[in-house]
Amino acid sequence: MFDFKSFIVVCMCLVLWRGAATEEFEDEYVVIGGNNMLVNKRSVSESEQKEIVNLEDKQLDFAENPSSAVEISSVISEDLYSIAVCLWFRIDQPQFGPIWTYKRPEDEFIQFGLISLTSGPPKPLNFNSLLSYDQPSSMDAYDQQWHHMCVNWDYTAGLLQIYIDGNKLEDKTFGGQNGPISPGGTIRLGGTDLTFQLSGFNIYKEFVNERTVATLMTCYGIGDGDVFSWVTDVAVFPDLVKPVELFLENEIGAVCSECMKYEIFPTAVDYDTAREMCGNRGVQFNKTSTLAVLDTISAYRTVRRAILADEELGRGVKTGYWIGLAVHNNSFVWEDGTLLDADLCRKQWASGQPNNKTKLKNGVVYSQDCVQLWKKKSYKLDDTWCYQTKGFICQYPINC
Ligand SMILES: [Ca+2]
Repeated sequence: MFDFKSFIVVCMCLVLWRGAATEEFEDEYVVIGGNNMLVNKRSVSESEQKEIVNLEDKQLDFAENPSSAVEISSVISEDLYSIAVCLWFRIDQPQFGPIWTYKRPEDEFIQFGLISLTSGPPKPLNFNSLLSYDQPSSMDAYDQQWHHMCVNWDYTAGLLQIYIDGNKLEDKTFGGQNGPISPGGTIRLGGTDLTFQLSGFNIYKEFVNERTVATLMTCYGIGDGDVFSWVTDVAVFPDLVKPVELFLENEIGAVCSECMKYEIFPTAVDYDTAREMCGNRGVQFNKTSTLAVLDTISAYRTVRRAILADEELGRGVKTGYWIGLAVHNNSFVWEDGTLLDADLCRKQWASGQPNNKTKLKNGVVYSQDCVQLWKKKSYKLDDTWCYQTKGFICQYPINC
């Protein structure tokens, strides 16, 4: 963990990455002082901390200023024979160079790190060595999407595991020099003229297992590394970091609340189809999934705010989103079979709703038996005709 000497500085890297993995980075920086400086939260006084925001839900943006860098010193305080690093990254165009590195001043090579390749996902750099990869993976890393990545290194066994978006992409032994990662080095994020964004950078003393990886990436968890924690070890002035939106796919928003994950699909379908699609959705995760049961204020608010906060999700639908609430035997019943709590949901109905307006269509009278989050009324509840096509919100349980 950090000692009192730990510090982080924002700096401008004067030397560009020159396009070859064998090249060194020169340690010349201009420190941007004052309000741009990243600091270790533990090294500043309480009064100073008032001006500081936490890094949780924030990204470092090396897209607008690719020569800026963040240096983190004294993170590693003992020899480490195994280590794991997890992070979120977004790279918008093919480019070659290091995303982050760990290097001691006395060493010729960096000890470990992550490098962006011109195709495929980023690859880890091995201990005191260079790339040991030849075949880029088929995954497209330059799709302007956020991806989650975890890398496990074990220098005793010479093992390397790579997870991207929860899938194990590599699990192999590596050759070359083995040995511990030694203290006294500096982690540098960015600073090599690569344009990318990064969030949730955490370092763990032990391997992260498949289940932990899945939890970190499901719901876009930021994580909390025991060697370096994105959430608790540092604080930052807001100039360099920005709010982050970690979505795996363009067309889906997702948000979590109380051990449930809600996925928001703008694809317009009728209620029964939405119900079926949500049911199928969980199969791939081996979970029971349904249309969203927003039967608590916090679940309702979480989902509604997620839609309101994302312009794409608003633009994506004409009228609203189906949720798992429909009329059975003249009562509103959630997908899980519980009755709608009238008191709980009183304020969540749009003004004048539910009004059960009837409509004559092809000689059939339809009443409003299905419930939507109504776009026109800021996604408050409205009963409407089930045959209409709308976006929909699914839910399935997550580990927490
Ligand atoms: Ca209505």
